[in-house]
Amino acid sequence: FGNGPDLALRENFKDPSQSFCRQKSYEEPIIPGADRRRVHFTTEEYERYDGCSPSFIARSPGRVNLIGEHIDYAGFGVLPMAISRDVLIAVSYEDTNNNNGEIVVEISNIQNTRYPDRKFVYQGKERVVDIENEEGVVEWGNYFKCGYKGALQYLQLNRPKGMRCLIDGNVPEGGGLSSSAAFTCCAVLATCFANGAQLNKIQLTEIAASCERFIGLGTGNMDQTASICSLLDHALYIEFLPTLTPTPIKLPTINPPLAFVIANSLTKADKVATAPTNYNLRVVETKIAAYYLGRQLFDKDCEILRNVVDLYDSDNHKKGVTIEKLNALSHEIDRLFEKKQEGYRLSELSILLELDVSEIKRRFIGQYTIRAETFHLYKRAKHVIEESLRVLKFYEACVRGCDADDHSKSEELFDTLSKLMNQSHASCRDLYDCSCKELDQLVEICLGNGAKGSRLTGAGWGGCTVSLVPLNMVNSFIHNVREKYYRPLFPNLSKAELSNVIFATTPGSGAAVIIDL
Ligand code: NG1
Ligand code: MG
Repeated sequence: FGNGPDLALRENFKDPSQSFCRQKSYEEPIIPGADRRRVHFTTEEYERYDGCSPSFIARSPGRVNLIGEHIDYAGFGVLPMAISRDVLIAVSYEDTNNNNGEIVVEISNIQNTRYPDRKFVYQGKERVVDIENEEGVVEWGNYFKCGYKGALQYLQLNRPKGMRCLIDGNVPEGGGLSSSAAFTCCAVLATCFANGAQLNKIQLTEIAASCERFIGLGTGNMDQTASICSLLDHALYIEFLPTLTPTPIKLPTINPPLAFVIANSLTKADKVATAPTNYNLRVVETKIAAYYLGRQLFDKDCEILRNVVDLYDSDNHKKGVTIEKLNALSHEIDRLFEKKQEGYRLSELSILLELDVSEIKRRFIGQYTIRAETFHLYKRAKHVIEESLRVLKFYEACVRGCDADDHSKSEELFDTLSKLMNQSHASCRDLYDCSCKELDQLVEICLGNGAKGSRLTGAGWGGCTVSLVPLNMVNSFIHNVREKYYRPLFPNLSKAELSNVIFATTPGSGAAVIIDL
């Protein structure tokens, strides 16, 4: 499982721990990056829950995005890494599990007071299971159902297994660390494995990437790719087009070594509930901008901004996304939108695009619920293109930094990476309007207390920041941020909670199945 012939990450699977793991003892870490005490605890809890041992545990981690925010759904490369926090699903499976011969799935959560037990019946190859989304309500079971449905629609089995699952997750919810993708990816993996499917990591990612749309988000595929394909001790540079290509990259070893510290603003970003004014609206705005730019510059229809960049290919340019093309497009964006900050009303859009309002709705909004007075084409497109530039520069700096054999350039490299992260935050705040006052304040505090670079990570509107801090300053950094952000704003946090809201992290490994429990 995980070593299919066309495995795109083939080279990286020389390390056997990267194929879904089989390891016998608790003396060794079960999977590099997995917390074996939690694996052990979840196994014991499962025994209490079901009276027998689980057949296996599926694991999929959260991620932190180092740079490249809100550009995955526009088709541009991003640079996240998996973190050690994850979702574990302990599973046992059988042919049927009730007397009527129905195929039943039962899911229970270790935190079952917050997430009550759910049970559902398999509804056949096409429907699999119905998922009801009530606007503004987040139903935890739906994340599992998404993964389950995506996996079974892909596998098209005549008779899938019934499953009993116990779930334990420790990725902060709504924190921009992709708790939702960790959960759906883990559900895909658990369902595929229980049903004996032989898939590689790219296939699993493709299934998982198609899943969150069942809960009504127009999401990109960064999180699922990071959660499934990450490699221990590496960040992951992910390109989505022309095909999904995750490339593990070493972070440069410099002196003093660099560390990434995650700090939760403790403002929760409820992406599903706020999608009509936030996430999905941004997806729509970038699509409208792509359409307009494609028509103006090349007289062609473009769906996403990446399509516009690809049209430069016929123009004597090198293939793919290059710094040169992004710079050129960035200038065109200034020119064509006249740096218009205030956005366009639907009636203005209709004139600009030469399309009826009904056609605009049909083409760009489609199935999404959107609530907006104005559509900000200039700001959103400008952010996407400039952020994509920053990803390329960050990636190149890391590669250069790993190649360099003297450390004399360390400081310069640290500065380059930090500056790109700081610019990314400013752009999220000012152009993409996806920050919030707590995140801005936290970033300020981080920068004032030892971080060289700091930015929101994930969708934004709340959730976490990620800061680049010299390793020898991590302890004092964490101490100071506790004193200046958490203590005054959240005086009631317990000691345990305080250690949970801010922590240093290193690149963890991607999804795996643990079978020898
Ligand atoms: P979060 O909300 O942090 O999980 C979301 C999207 C990503 C990406 C980022 C913004 C999902 C599962 N993930 O991440 O694809 O668009 O926002 O860069 O919706
Ligand atoms: Mg999410």
